[in-house]
Amino acid sequence: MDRYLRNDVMSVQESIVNHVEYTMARNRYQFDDFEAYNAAAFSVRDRLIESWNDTQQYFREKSPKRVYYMSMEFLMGRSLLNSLYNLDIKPQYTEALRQLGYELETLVDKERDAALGNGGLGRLASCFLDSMATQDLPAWGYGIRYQYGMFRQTVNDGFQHEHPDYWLNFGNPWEIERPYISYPIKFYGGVEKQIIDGHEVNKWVGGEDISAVAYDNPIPGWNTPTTINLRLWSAKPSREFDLESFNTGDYVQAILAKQRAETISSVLYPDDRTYQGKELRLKQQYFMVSATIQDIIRRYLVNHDSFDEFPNQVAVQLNDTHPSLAIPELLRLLIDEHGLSDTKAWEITSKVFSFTNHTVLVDALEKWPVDLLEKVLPRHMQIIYEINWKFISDLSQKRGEDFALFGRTSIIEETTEGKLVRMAHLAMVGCHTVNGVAEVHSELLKTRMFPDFYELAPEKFQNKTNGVTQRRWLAFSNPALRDLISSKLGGDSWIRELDMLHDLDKYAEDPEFQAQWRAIKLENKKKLTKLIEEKTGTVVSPNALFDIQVKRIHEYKRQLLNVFSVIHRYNKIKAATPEERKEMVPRVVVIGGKAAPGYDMAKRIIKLVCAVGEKVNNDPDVGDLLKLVFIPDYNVSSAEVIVPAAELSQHISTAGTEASGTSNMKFAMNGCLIIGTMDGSNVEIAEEIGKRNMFIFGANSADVPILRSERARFKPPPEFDGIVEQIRGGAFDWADFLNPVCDAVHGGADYYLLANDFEDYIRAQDLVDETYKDQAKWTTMSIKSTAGSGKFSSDRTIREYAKDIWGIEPCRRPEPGNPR
Ligand code: 475
Repeated sequence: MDRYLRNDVMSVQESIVNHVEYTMARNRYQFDDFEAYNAAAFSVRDRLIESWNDTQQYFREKSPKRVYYMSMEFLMGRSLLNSLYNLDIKPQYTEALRQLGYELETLVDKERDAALGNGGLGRLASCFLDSMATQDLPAWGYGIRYQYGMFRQTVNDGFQHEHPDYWLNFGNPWEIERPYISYPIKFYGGVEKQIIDGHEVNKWVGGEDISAVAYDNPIPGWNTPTTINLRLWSAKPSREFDLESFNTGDYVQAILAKQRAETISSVLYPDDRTYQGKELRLKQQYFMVSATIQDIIRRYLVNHDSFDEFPNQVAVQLNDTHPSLAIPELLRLLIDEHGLSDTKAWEITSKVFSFTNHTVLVDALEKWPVDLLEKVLPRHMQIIYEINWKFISDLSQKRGEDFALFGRTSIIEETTEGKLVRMAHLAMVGCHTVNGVAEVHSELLKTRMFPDFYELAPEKFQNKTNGVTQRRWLAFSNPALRDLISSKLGGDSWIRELDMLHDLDKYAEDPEFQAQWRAIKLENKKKLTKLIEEKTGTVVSPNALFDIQVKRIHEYKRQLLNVFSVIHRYNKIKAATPEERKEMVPRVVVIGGKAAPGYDMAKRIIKLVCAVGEKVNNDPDVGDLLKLVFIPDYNVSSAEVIVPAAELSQHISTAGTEASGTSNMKFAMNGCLIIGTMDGSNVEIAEEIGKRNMFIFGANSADVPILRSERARFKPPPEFDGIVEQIRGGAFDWADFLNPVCDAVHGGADYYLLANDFEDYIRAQDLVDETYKDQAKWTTMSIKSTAGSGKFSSDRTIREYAKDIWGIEPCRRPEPGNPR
C-alpha cells in the first residue's frame, strides 16, 4: 500500500524539510526551532490525515451506530508528542530531527497549549476522545473553536493578572479548515404561522443569520489504525447579504455589522462552576448546538430516507447542560424543517440524548431567563413550553393534581424577578439517561439534587465514575516509569488495559525495584525544581517531600485549609530547638490554579498563599525545612511536569462538594500518595488502593449537613483561631486585604467547615511526615498506589458509557499494509 507516506528516518526528514520550504516558505537549510516544530507538526499532520480519511471512509461503509460527544469545552493541551506516540513514529522523528540538528524535546515546548476549557469538565472531554479513538469507537467530538482560550495567569506581588490567550497567533497545524462545511445559524426574529401543503406550520423568520464553519482536529488512537474527529465550529459572517442595508447606501456599516458575527466563537468564558446569564454565552451554546445537530442530520440523511432509524444510528452525549438546547433544536428541525409530527419528533428525540452532571454546587446550575430565550430563540422557547406542558400533563395523569410537585419539577421556574428555564430539568425530561461522575456524586443526584425526578424515573439514573487517559498522564509524561513498569509486566499492553497494573503489587516490597522506583521519582522532582525556579525564582531542594495542590482556586476545594497547615508547620519550626529541627521532614508545598476573574475571594486566597510564601521562604530559621510556592499559569503542559514529580497531593474538598475530581487519579497512577477527604472519587480510590495507603481525614458527606446546622455553636480549635488572629494581626502583611478571607472561615461563617476538619487534617499531615521517614514503607505505598489505579482509566469509563448508555460497539478498520 504505497499510497501511505513512509515512516523511515529518511522519508520523515524529507517531509519535514519539504514543509519548511513549501508550507512555511523558509530556506530548507536554515530555520529556527519554532519553524522546525511547525514543519515537524505539519508532516505529522499529513500522516494523521491518511489515517483519519481511511477511518472515516470505513465508518461510512459500515454505517454503525455512532456517538457524538457535545461539549462547550475541550482542554486538549499539546498534540505533537501525543501524536508521535500514538502513531508509533517517535523514534524516527527524534532521529530525523537530530540529524537535522534539532532536539525533539526542545521543539515540543514550542507548541502552544490548546486550552479550550476551564478545568475538570473540559479535560475529561479530551481524555474521553483519546479513549474513544484508542478503543475504535465510531465517535466524534463537537465543540467551539474559540480564538481566545483559557486566559493566561501571571502573579505579580501575589495578585493574579489575566492575559488573553490568542493561541492561533502563529497558526495551528493540527486543524483542517473545511470552508465548504458550513451551516446557517439564526438568532432573534419571530415565529410565523404558515400554511404549507394544507398544514399549519411554525416558521422562524427574520432575525440575524451567521454561519458556522467546521474545523476538523484528527484524534489518533494508541496502537490502532483508528483516527477519530473533533469538529470545532467557528463563526463567520453569512454569505447572504442583507440587501436592505446595502441599498440604503450604508455599504461599509453593513459590512462591519456582518463582521461582528465572528465574535460569537471568539472567547471561552472563564467562569468555572458558576452560572452567568450572559447573552453571548447563550448564543455560543446555541451556535454550537445548531451547527452540530444540522451536521448530524445531514450525515444521517446520506443513506436514509426517513427518520425512523435515527435513534438506532445516533447517540448524543451532552457534557453537562451547556449543550442542552440540542433537545429543542432537534425537535425544531424535525418538525419545522423535515415535516415530522410533534409526536413522532418527540418519540425520536427522547431516545437520542443523554447527559452528565458535573457539579453539586447550586450556583452552577444553568437557569436562563425566559425573556432572554424568547428574544434570542423565540421558536425554541415555544418548543420548551410545549415540552413542559406535555411533561406536566403526563405527571398529573400519574400523580394527580400535586401542584407542589409540578412547581418543583417544572422546566419553568417562577421567581419574583421573572421566569427562568431550568436547563437541568429540560435535560432531565429530554434525555433517556442522566449520570453522575463518581459513586457518591451519583447518589447525591438521586437524594439531594433531583429527588423528584429520581422518584419519577429511577431507571434514568446511572453512575459513570470518571477516568483519565493513562497514555498522556502516565506513559508519555513519565517515560522512565513507563519503561520500568513495562519491564516488569512483560511489555506495554497495560497502556491499553490498565487493570494489568495490579501485577505490580508483587514488587511493592522488592528493595531493588523500590530503588529504581525512587530514582525515577527523584529525576522527575529535579525537572519540577527547574520549572519552579523558572516560574517563581524560588530555589527548592529536590530532597524535600514534594506536596502539591493544583486545581482551580475555589473555596470548596479548601486551598485555605492547606495554607493554614503550612502556617501551623511554620509556627512549629519557629518554636523548635535545633535538635528538634533535625528530626523534621523538609517539605516543598506547591499550590497552583486559576481564579475566575470575577471571583474576589479566590483572588484573595492566591494573595494569602503568596504572602505566606514570602515570609516562610525568606526566613533563615526555616531554610530548606519548608518552602511554599505558588506556580502561576497552571495548565495541561505544566501538569505534565508536576504530576510525575509529586509525592503527596492534596484533594481536600469538604465532603459532598467535589463531584469527582480527576487529577487525584493522575497523581495516584504516578505513584503519588493522596491526602484527602472522603469526597468524590477519593472514596473509590480508597476502595481500590486501600485507605492504609492514603492519608484520609475529615468529616464524611453524611456528617456535613449536621455539622453545618451546628456551625453557630461550634467552637473552633484554639490553634485554628490563633492562625486566623496571626493573619489578621499582619504576621504576613496585607492584613486589611486578607481580612475577608478570615471572615469567611470565622465567627459562625465557615460554610466549608475548615475549622471542623482542621485537627484531623493536622493529624493526617503528621502521619505523612512519620511515614516519609520510613522510605521503604513510603515507596511500598507509592507502588501500591500505581498498582491500584487500574480502575481510573478513561478506557474503562468509556466502555461503560458505550455499553450502558450509547449502545455502540467498536468499529476497527483493517490494519493497512503500511510499513511502519
Ligand atoms: C467537577 N465546570 C469535578 C469534573 O467530571 C469533576 C461549569 C460551568 C461552566 C464551565 N465549567 C464548569 C465544571 O462544572 C467542572 O469542571 N466540574 C468538574 O467536573 C469532571 O471531576 O469534580 O468539579
